[in-house]
Amino acid sequence: FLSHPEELGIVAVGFSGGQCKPGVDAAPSALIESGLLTQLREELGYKLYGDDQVHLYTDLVPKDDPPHRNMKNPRAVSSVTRRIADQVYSHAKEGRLVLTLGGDHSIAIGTIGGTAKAIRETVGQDIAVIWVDAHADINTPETSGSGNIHGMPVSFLTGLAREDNEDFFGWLKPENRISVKKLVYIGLRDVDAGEKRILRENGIKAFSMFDIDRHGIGRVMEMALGHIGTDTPIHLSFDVDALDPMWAPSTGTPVRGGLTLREGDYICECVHETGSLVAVDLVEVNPSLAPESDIGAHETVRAGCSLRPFSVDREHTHTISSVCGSPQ
Ligand code: Z70
Ligand code: MN
Ligand code: MN
Ligand code: MN
Repeated sequence: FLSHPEELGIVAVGFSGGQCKPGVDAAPSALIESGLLTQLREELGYKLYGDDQVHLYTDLVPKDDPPHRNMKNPRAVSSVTRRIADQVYSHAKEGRLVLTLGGDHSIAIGTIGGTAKAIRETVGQDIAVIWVDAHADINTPETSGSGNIHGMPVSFLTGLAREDNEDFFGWLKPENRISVKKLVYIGLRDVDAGEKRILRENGIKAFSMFDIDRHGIGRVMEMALGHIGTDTPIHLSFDVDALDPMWAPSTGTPVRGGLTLREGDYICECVHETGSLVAVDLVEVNPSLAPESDIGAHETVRAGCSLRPFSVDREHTHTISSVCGSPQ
C-alpha cells in the first residue's frame, strides 16, 4: 500500500494532556536518545523524514481549559490531535510508513485519524487497526470514570462518541473514522464495565490475556489477522502498558499479568510480515515513572526500542541490536 516503503515518516509527540501524570511527554526524546532512529536509519536502512525534534505543541495548549462533557483538558487534546492528524496525513499521503512516538494514547485520535484519511485518498481502502493495550481506551465521555481522554480515543475514532464543536473533536470527519469491524484488540486485562458493554454491543474483536494464555500468541495473531483479512492496510497502535510491568514498569497505569517482551516483539513481527503495515504508534512510555529507580525507566525505553514492527528476525537470534532486515 506504500509507494515509498523504504521511507519512514517520524512524528515525535511530547504531549501528556490525555491523562494526569507528567512525564510521558519526555518519552520521544528518551527513545530517540537511546538510539531508536539511528537503528532504523543505519541498521535497517530506512530513509527518515520529519522529526528529529520533539513537538511540544505548547502553542496549542490554552491557559484555561475547563472540562467539557466530563473530559479533562478537552481543548488542548482536541487541537493537539488535530495537528498530529495533519502531520501523519502528510507523511502517509507521500506513501511513507509513519512512526509516531508518544505521548499518551489520546494522540491516536490524531494518528489514526490522519492515516485513515490518507489511505482512503491514496489507496481507496479503509484501514484496520490493531490496538495492543492492557486497556480498551473506548470509554465515551459519559462512561469514563476518570475523564482522562487517553481512555477514550477509540470511541471518537469509531464514531461511538461524537461532538459537533470543532474545539472538542468536531474536526473528526467520516474520512478520519474507522469501522468497529476492522478493529482488533490484543492484550486486554483492565477493561471498565462500561467499556465491556460497548465491546459486546458492537461485536468488537478482542483478544484478552485470557485468550493469549489459552491459545498462545501464535494462534491469537492468526485469528487477529484473519479477522482483519488479507490485503487490508494496518495501523498498529501499541501502548507499552500491554507489556507486563516486569518488562515495561515506566508507564502511567502498569497492570500485572501482561505480555512478555517476546510476545510483544512477536506481535510486531507478525504485523510486519503481512506487508500491509502503514502506520505505527508507540505510546505511554513514561521515563519519570520508575518503580525500581532509574533501571525501570531504562528498561521500559529499551523495551520500546525493541518493539519495532519494521523487520522480522528470521534467525530467531533476537536482541535489540541484532534484529536484522530491511524495508520491504
Ligand atoms: C481507564 C480510564 C488507561 C491507559 C489507563 C484507564 C485508561 N479505563 N489507558 N492507561 N493507557 O481512565 O478510562
Ligand atoms: Mn521510493
Ligand atoms: Mn492505551
Ligand atoms: Mn493502556
